[in-house]
Amino acid sequence: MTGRADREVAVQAEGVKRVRADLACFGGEPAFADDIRVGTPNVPAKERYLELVSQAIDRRWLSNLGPLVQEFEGRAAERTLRRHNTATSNATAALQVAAKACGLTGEVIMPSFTFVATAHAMSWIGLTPVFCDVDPATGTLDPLSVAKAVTPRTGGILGVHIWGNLCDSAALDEVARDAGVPLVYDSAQAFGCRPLAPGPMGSAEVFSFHATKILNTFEGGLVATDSDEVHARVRSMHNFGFDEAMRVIGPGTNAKMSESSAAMGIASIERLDATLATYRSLHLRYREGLAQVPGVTLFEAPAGQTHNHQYIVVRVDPGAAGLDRDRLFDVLGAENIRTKKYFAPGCHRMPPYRSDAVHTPLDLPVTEELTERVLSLPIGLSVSPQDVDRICDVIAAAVRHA
Ligand code: T4K
Repeated sequence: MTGRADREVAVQAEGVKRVRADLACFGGEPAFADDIRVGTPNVPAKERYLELVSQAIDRRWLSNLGPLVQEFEGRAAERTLRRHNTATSNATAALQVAAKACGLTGEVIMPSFTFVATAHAMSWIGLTPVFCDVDPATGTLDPLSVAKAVTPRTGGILGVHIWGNLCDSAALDEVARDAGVPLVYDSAQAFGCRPLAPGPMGSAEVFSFHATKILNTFEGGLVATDSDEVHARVRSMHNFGFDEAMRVIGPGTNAKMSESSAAMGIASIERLDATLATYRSLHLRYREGLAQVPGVTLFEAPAGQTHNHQYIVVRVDPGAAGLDRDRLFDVLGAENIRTKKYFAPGCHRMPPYRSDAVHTPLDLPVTEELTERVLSLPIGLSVSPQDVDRICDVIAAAVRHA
């Protein structure tokens, strides 16, 4: 180990000791001997994945829209409920392809309260993010805030189904129609989340199958749309601009999913119903475990949709809890519970956006509040109900002794 790494480990250990000593409620060993983390990947039965990869190796067809990718797209379609589904290398590339295929131009209105990939994906292809505020209960784009931000320069709206909470699609659809611009959804966190009643869902939406997602393909994504025209453009653009006859018909990039990723996707999607049931029951367990903890409130799934419960998000109100989100983050870290501040800071406070003239002055009070208060707790197939109980006990003790 280098001297610098040694020093970092020593500083971290000292910090942990201090947090535990300050709180004076945790004796002995940390609550978890090994880290329990947000984002630990769900993995399918290894044999099934290896069987599928082995088929790809035997047939010497590893990429370029092979049979496994086609099969995965068919299985994914059963979940997105969209007519056309194109698997991609990741959601960031998929967002760029979708933006181009749907004709987003100029300034694109989106939430600041999202993972930075939403903004970066647009800015990387020359579009300008314009940040709006979100609804305090769901964290999703506030249609009123969007309507106020529309100008003649607006060339698209990008809603984000944050934490799997679906945006108010009917209201956003109306704003987009009034403005005469396309509406696209970043559904990176929303695989398995569908409205119970049919309604407008934008020109296209993009899912992520990153390792940390409820369903993963190591890295991966998907563009889903009901439009034949958008679909034709997505198919071509994600494959160097080729059409089905392998003629280049326009601009394109390489955003194709590989066969090995599709193998992971197929093996995982075969168990998706069981996975969703596990997440649902862990969410309920958190709800029970935190019900009596003052100032720590679990975000609930909005009504009117199915939910994947992929993120367990609490809001920490320092007045009632006696400690703030950052302190709780430290306390949990000292117990080897690795949480994430999803999502802080808001994109408008990150470079390059914070210095961009278009974003100043920005008044995003709900975003400012949420980014200071929310914390994501561990969930996944490697998290047991007893783990959830212990995490809730640590949170309750932290609040009791704060
Ligand atoms: N739009 C939205 C709204 C998104 O949330 C995302 C991605 C995107 C677009 C872009 O999708 P992709 O292009 O990635 O398909 C993670 C993920 O990397 C990112 O995909 C995800 N959102 C975001 C919410 O979470 P970080 O920066 O938090 O990653 P990191 O390295 O801190 O890992 C998160 C946790 O997972 C840690 O506790 C470590 C753990 N982990 C991670 C990996 C990769 C593991 O235990 N094993 C692993 O293999 O972004």
